[in-house]
Amino acid sequence: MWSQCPVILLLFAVFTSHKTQAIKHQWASEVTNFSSQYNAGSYSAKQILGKPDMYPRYGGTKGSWIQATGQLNGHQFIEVKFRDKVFLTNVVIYETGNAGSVKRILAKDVQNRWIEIFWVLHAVLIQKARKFSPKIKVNFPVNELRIEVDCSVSRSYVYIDAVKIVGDDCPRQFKKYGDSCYMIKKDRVSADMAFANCLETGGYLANFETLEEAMSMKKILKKMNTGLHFYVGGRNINRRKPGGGDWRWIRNGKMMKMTYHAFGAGQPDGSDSSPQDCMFFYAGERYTFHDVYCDNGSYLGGYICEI
Ligand SMILES: [Ca+2]
Ligand SMILES: [Ca+2]
Repeated sequence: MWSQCPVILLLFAVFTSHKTQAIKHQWASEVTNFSSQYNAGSYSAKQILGKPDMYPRYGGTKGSWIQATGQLNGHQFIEVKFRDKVFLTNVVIYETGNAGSVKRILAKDVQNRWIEIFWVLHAVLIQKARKFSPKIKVNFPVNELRIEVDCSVSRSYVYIDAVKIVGDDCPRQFKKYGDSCYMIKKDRVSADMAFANCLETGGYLANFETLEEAMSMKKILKKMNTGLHFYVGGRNINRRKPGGGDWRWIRNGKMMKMTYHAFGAGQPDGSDSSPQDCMFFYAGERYTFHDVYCDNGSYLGGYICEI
C-alpha cells in the first residue's frame, strides 16, 4: 500500500555566477565508515559510490547500500568521501527504498570535526524513489559527509543508491586567486571596520603570508584602477620595537610573523605619538604597503577579505 506522501519542498541553492569559477558536481568516491551492510556484494556500503545505478526505480533494487538484518534501528550511518574539497551549495541523496529516513547530515571541517549541517526531528516514510536535497549552509570546505538514517520508521531497510555534492572552490561572493579565496570590497571604511566586516562574511581580513601572494594582489588592484586604498590583515603588535614594530598577520585569533618587507619608502612610520598599527595597499604609491591608523576618518579605504 502507498502511504500518504508528505509534500517535500526541494530547496536548491541559487548557483553563483563567477565566470572564473566552475561549480563542481561530485559523486561519492570512497566509503570511509558505516554502521552495517546487508552483504559484501550487491547491497554493500560501496553501492553508494558513483552515479546512481537504480534511481529512479524504487524498492528492492540492487546497487544501493542497505543495512544488516537485525540492525534496522535508528542508529545506522554511512561516511563517504569526495575527491575535491568544495564550499557546498547542495547535497543530493538518491533514495531508492523507504525514502525519508535521512535524519542527520554532518560534514567534516578543517579540524576533522563532524559538524551537523542538516537534521530533522523525525524521519518519515516516503514509498517512492526521491532525490533528497535539503537546504544546507556550510562556510567551510567539505569533501567528507556522514549520513545518518533511521530504519525504525519503516522497520525495514533504507536504500541509498548514490550521493552527490555540488559546490564551488570558494564560497559565494569570494573568488579564487591562486590557492586563496578573496573578496575585494570597495566600500570606504577604516581598518577596524574592515576587520569586523570580514568577520561577518565568515572569513578574515586577508593575510598575505608570502611575497608572491602580495605581489599578485598588488597587480590585481593596479589593474582595477579604483584609486582606493585596500586594507589587509597585517597589524603591528608592538610599535616600540625598533625597526618599525612587530608586524603580524592576524587570522582567526592567530598571529603569524611577517617574513618579508613590502612597505613603501619611509614606511612604516608609526610611533607612540602617531599610532599606525594597521596597514593597507596604498593607492598613492602604486599599492605598496603603508602603515596607517586603525580607526580614523581620513584614510578610508576598500578592503580584502579571505576565507
Ligand atoms: Ca549505487
Ligand atoms: Ca604610515
